Amino acid sequence: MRMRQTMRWFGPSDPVSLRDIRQAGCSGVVSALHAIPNGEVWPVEAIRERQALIEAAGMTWDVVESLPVSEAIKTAGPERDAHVAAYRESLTNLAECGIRVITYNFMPVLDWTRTDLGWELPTGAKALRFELDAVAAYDVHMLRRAGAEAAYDAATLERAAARFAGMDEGERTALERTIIAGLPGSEEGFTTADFAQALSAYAGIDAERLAEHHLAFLRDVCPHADALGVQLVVHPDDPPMPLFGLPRVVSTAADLDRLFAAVPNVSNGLCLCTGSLGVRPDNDLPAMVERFGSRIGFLHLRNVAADAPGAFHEAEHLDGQVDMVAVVQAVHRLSVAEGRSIPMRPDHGHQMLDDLGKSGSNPGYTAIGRLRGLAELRGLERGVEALSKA
Ligand code: CS2
Ligand code: MN
Repeated sequence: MRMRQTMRWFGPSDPVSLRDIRQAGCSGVVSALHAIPNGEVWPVEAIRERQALIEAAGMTWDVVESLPVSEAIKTAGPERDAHVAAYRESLTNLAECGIRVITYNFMPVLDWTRTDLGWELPTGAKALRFELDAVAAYDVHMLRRAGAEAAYDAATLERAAARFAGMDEGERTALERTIIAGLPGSEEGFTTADFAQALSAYAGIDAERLAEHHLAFLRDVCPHADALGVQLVVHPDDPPMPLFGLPRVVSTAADLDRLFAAVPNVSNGLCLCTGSLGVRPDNDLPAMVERFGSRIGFLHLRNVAADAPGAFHEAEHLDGQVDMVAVVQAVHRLSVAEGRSIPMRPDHGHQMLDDLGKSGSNPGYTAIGRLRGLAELRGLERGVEALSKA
């Protein structure tokens, strides 16, 4: 049993075509109806329309990424129950169309966060990068969030002040856009004013409260998902640490243990994103594949490398701080043991070759970098499989 090779497709406006994805070797596609506002139902007709495009290109829509969990659900705001009801209805509609793996995240306000979308590697290819210094420069000196200093150590604050002083107006605006305007696939994008407002909704919500809201959401949707034969897979926090004073509750093996112990329903699953979890050295990814086993319904394979205090960049898929060979070996054992072909996508890739000259591409989601990552992972899996039989 091999992993099912997929790539994310943002829909008809994605500059990467379904034909490109198929030529990269994928048989499955990961997609979402990004135009439908968070909290609203995904109608069957709209799902079928997207599905028909994917099937006409010779592939299947295997995984939804993401069916967004609204801020009202995360904060237990007034519209919470209506949004949960809509979520259940969307699951019913997706199941009716035969789509049974549904990704979501429980990160407050911001989805995945980077501070540089074009960090040049020695080869001239470009990677996505995250620097806590840049976040602190924005948080303390531009957003001027009350109490922001308390979130950083003295050395970070010092570097952040120097960083801010050295940036011109254009660089400051660009940094803010990178952090809050919404990266590809993000569920929301913000202006400065909206961002401050969105943060204030979490004033009384610490990690304990957020985790309770997460469990309450799962208790409301998992029995329904169980009955539909749908698996909900949570994408871990990216990066796996609190930002802007916001709590994070899906960052470690202990967080996941608590999630699965509290809501043992089979539909309560995991999207194992090695790049997100792998930022923390205390997350042992091969061990997590073994530990969470059948909970894992979707794999994001990607690597990261720390390159300065508080900073990491997205490394080549097989090289970095995640032992990708050991991860794929563990996935191979799991797939054989359970007789499952687990959907996998190369999560992000470098901007390289012809893609460097293209405008309008989605950072992290260019064709060639992902094609390269996928090809390396495919080869690795074949080698692991062959050796396991030798
Ligand atoms: C990111 C996110 O690491 C990732 O996969 O590109 O867009 C992620 O897909 C979402 O946070 C999942 O809900
Ligand atoms: Mn991911």
